[in-house]
Amino acid sequence: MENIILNVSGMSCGHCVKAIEGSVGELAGVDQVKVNLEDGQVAVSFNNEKVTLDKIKETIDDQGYDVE
Ligand SMILES: [Cu+2]
Repeated sequence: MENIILNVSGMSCGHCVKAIEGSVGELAGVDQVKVNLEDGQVAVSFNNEKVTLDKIKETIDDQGYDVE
C-alpha cells in the first residue's frame, strides 16, 4: 500500500471535499482518501498494483482542481 499526500489547489468547501473524496474513493485500488481543506492537501492510500498515481491525479483534475 502506498501513502501519498498531494497538494491540490481550488478546494474551498464541503462540496469540494465530497467531490474529491467521492470520485477518488470510487477508484478500484484506492483504500482511503482524506481531504485537508486548510492545508490544501489530499492524502491517499492506494494499491499501486491496481491504480496508478497518474490515474488518481487525473481523477482530481477531472473534478476541476489543480494537482501540483
Ligand atoms: Cu467547494
